[in-house]
Amino acid sequence: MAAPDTSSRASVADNYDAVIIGAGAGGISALIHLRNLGLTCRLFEAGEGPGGAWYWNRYPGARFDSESYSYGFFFSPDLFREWNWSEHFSGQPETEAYFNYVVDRFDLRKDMQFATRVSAARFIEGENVWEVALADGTTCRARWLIAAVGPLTTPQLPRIAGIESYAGEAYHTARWPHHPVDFAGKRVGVIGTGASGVQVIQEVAKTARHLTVFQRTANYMAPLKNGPVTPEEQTGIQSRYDELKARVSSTYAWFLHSPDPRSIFDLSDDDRERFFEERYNARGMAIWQGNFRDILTDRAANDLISDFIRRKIRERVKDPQTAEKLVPKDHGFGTRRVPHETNYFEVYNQPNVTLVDLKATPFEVIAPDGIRTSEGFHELDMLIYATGFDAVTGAFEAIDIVGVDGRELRAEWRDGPVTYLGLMTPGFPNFFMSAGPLSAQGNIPRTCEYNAVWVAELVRYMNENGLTYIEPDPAAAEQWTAHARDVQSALLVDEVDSWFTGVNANREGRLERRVVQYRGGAYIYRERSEAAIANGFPEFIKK
Ligand code: NA7
Repeated sequence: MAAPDTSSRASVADNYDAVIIGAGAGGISALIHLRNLGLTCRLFEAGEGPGGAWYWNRYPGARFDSESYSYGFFFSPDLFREWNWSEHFSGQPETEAYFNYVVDRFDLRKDMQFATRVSAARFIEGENVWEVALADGTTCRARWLIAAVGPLTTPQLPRIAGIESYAGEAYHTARWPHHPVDFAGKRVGVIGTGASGVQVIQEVAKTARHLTVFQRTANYMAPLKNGPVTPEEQTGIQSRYDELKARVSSTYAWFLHSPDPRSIFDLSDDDRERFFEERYNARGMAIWQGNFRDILTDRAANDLISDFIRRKIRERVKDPQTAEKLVPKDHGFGTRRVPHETNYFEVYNQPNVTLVDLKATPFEVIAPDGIRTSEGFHELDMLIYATGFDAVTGAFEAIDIVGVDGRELRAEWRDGPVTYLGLMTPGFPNFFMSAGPLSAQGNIPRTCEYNAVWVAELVRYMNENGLTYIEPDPAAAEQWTAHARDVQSALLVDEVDSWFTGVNANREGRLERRVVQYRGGAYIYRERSEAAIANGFPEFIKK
């Protein structure tokens, strides 16, 4: 038997200018921009290939709900013009292929090490470097550490008694196996009706003998309106690189859609209804991100759109009792993530599908052959957990990150993250986050790409000035965090439990709402980020 190839493994002697954690959109962006500066980089990725979320979330039905050409990279006009997205909202296999294409196209693989989990990182004071420990026991060192670990990457299982006793097939949507999973002839249970649950439910319902959906919170949803990109559309999209780049760089949340500047009350009832109808039937997030600006701040405005969506659900679901379970009543439209669907509500008109309302009949126990709720026992051959993530902070906190004076990141963020633009946090010099807590929310790869440029500019500044240590001034980080808090407190989202507000009932100590994302608009975020670059990073401690 040949000896295992360990040539690409890091050893204790390895030193790099930069270590990057994660091969999703953030890690790839960071690697490209830092390599362009001439830095030696090493990227570690736990998965066996690139793609991040699009490597792990390979469940049937997984696809974008932001337009494919607004999600892919913008750093290279050539790349933008040569890649043909086959659908307006690409499915996971094509997206994973795209990430592999990008990695090969820019010869990134030689600096990437897959199947390698980073377990810890410690800042060595005096030397101003990070020592990075891998799960296989080896370590390496780098001046700069970039955690591009993703805001939605640490899967969460529900805390239900007996969960470990389940003996049937069981999968989490974010840890879906590489082998085909067959639902035909099986009694399948799906827990969770967020963006992932909705997509997998639509697929399972097609072939399962019986599908039981366990829903805790009813969500507002809107049709995705996916379709193939025609050759004419393809040419049009690829020729509009500059325009599309400018557009995603100017909207509130980096999407192609942006709010209508009018108030919802400027329109007559009939005109408003027509507007809603048009947006409901438009592609992607039009009705959410492209609605009136006041639906997210004004309860009366929000009631109007919430009622519209509720009517749609009641129209589409035949059984009135099932429809009532699917109609959200405890929050307003757009205050939680709006899943985008394709015939999702019609699934509940099928005879092979049952909806369990967990608010009325909660889980009692999971047994080897199914689940007991307070209303009875559901026998299941397969259980799918679409129960989401330890969102936004979870993947950062999963690594033992220790900064100056032995400060632990996890402990520092116990009462909520404190960051400077989601990019850096006090006490952790030379440590950067991609799409970190309190960065501008929205179309995640846009934040990632933008963050990578910022980090590269900072590193360039440090090198040009012969500096080796930088961390944000605690007052500046506190100011940004307070600003993010102020912005959120003016939004209806602040009154609602979800991962948007950092609530995670599956993790101890995460029942209180907190501020984990910046909701003041990507344009303000960009202004602040660019001012830091232009002014020579004044709000930082530098040595
Ligand atoms: P989400 O949006 O966090 O959805 C998770 C779903 O799982 C949601 O319906 C939860 O209900 C449900 N859930 C979680 N824990 C439980 C327990 N213990 N019991 C019952 N139901 C539970 O995750 P997704 O993966 O769908 O999407 C995350 C993001 O990734 C998405 O926004 C995309 O941008 C990509 P709840 O609503 O908490 O009552």
